[in-house]
This record gives sequence, C-alpha cells and structure tokens, in this order.
Amino acid sequence: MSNTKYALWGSALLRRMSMSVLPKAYLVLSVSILILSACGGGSSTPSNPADNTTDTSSSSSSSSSSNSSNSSSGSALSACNDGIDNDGDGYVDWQYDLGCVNANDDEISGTLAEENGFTTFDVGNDSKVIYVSSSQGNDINDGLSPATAVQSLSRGAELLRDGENDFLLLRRGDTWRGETLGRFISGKDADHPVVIASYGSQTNRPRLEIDQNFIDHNGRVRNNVAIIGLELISYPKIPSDSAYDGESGGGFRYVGEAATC
Ligand SMILES: [Ca+2]
Ligand SMILES: [Ca+2]
Repeated sequence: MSNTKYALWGSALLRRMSMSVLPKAYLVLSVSILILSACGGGSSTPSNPADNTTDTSSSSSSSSSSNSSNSSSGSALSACNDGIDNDGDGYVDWQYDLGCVNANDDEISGTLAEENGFTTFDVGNDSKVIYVSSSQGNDINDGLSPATAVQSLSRGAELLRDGENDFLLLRRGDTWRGETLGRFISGKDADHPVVIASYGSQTNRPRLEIDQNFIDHNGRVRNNVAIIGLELISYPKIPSDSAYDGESGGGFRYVGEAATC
C-alpha cells in the first residue's frame, strides 16, 4: 500500500519536475503530508495528528507512531484527551482539534519542532469549517458540523470560499471512490492556507480512491493549500482492484509561482 502511495506521488512529481523550482502550492503540500519536502518536516510523511495515535495504514516513517500507543484510553490525561475544549476554539481533543498532534498533546498548534515534526493548524476566527462524510453525510446538509456533514467531496468544496483560511474535514474511516476536487481553490496566505484534513474518532485515514487527478488546477492559479493525513489510492493501479488496468490513474497536478522557504 505504501508503495502505491509513493508511486502515486512520484507520478505526480515526475510530470512537474521539469520546473527548476517547486511550485508554491506543492511546497505547502509537502510540508503537510508529503515525503519529498524541501522545507519543514524533513523526509517524513507527517500524518494527521490524530492518526499518529494509532494509525497503522500510513506510509513510511511517519509514524514514529510510537507515541501512539497512548490512545485515548491511555493513562495520562492531557489537553488533547480530556474531553474539554482547553483552548476555547470550539473543538475538543484529538478527534476534532487540529492543534493536537496526538492524544498527549495540547490543543494549541505549534511549530514543527514543537509538534514532533507534524503540521498542525488552529482554526481561525474567520475560518469556515466544512465536514464531509461518505457514510453519514447528506449533500442537502450545511456541512457546518459533524452531525450535518455533507456526503460528496465536490459539495464540500463548493461550500468553501476561495482565498480564505477554510477547512475541509473528511471523516476518518470513510472512503470516497472516483471523486475529485477538480481545480479546487486557494488559501489566504502561507500561514492561513485552505486545509484539507480529517476528523472523528476513527483511526483510519479518510481513503480517497481516485482514477484521475484528485486536484488538477488545470491552468488556474492556486496557492496555499495544505493537505494532511489522507490516504490516496490510484485504484486502476492496484492489481487486486476490479478496475485495475495498470495504466490509468491520477494524483495531483499543480503548477504555481516559485516560493522560497
Ligand atoms: Ca481537550
Ligand atoms: Ca480546542
């Protein structure tokens, strides 16, 4: 599985590596979840903060997940595992507060060094947070809470605002097949990106089974996009998949302005 993910990212990269510099959007992505980071968290594959508690599906090195075994039932009570909204942002513990690296963290987002190499985010006062669940959502909902999640990724993306510090949160344990985000949108700035991450008490990452590019900017300018802790599978390249053809599939396609970091 992890090989698949590497191949997926590799193919996305190869299509773009003729550039002498990496696109800004890509760099943001790489800090968040990718392997080949030029800045930030080194060569690891940071996973979703919550996943770091127990997830075993992540590729590679991410999970020095040995701080893992401290699951929510662990003995040490922490700000990310006490059932309290300690930082007052409206989000409680590792299941929902993106400032938590794991169940033993605090709820406030810190630097990579402070967060054990993982990228965390605090939801801004002016952020809009949209929840998406393939198993429990409905596209007639407003998406503004886990209880009123929308179902499709495209509907979730429609509810976000371009150029803002908004969040698209996918329910962990859910799977979407054949869905994409199309050209998607940009965030506000490097410190306030649009974020695609996850939520909920499940420990498996949201699984995205794709057969074309999950995001394809397709000629539009896109910047400041952060993607954390998703499992992306290019299913036509999975031999055990009924739609296997070994050739088609997808990844990400971004071309952006050069950035330094
Ligand atoms: Ca808490
Ligand atoms: Ca909180």
